[in-house]
Amino acid sequence: RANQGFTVFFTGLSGSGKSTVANALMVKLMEMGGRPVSLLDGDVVRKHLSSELGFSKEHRDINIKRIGYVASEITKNGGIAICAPIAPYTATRRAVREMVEAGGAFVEVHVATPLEECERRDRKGLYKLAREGKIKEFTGISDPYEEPANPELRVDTTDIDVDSAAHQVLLKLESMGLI
Ligand code: GGZ
Repeated sequence: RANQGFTVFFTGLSGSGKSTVANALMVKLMEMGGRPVSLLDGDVVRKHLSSELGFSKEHRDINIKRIGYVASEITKNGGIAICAPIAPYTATRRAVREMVEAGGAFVEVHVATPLEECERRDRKGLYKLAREGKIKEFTGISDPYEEPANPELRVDTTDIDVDSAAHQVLLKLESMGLI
């Protein structure tokens, strides 16, 4: 269905580039006009929607399902939702996909920048703290990340810049007939 709403759901490690690619995608989609675009970024959601939650499996799942619910409402109403949490668990991502697909399309983008590169960048110094045991249950270090087996798209930001990663997502959306 042309002009249906959709959700672009980025998943990947801390520091993989999810937020920056999601932001660049948002700008491009807004410039195209048409549908409203909402960005549900990991840390923004945690501040405004999930401030009481920590990083246990249970809390991460609650966080992701809240994001999924908001995305499904936006999608159902014909908008574009861009989500950028870590979302480390396959089953939870699947639950969100099902919720969203009831009212539109779900496009899972695995930002597959390897752990070693994320840790090398360590933009916020969190990997260092995690290695020192000062942050517990840190994804990729002391907590799991289940790699998506069949994402609609996989991008690795090790060797490509933000703009070309966002462009790859746009091409995928085009090939799916969503834009
Ligand atoms: C992973 C953590 C943790 C732990 C704090 N594990 O790089 P960031 O800082 O800005 O992104 C990470 C963010 C992850 O929150 P999400 O809501 O995306 O996670 S989940 O989808 O699993 O619910 C990181 C910071 O929070 N952070 N502690 N223990 N990331």
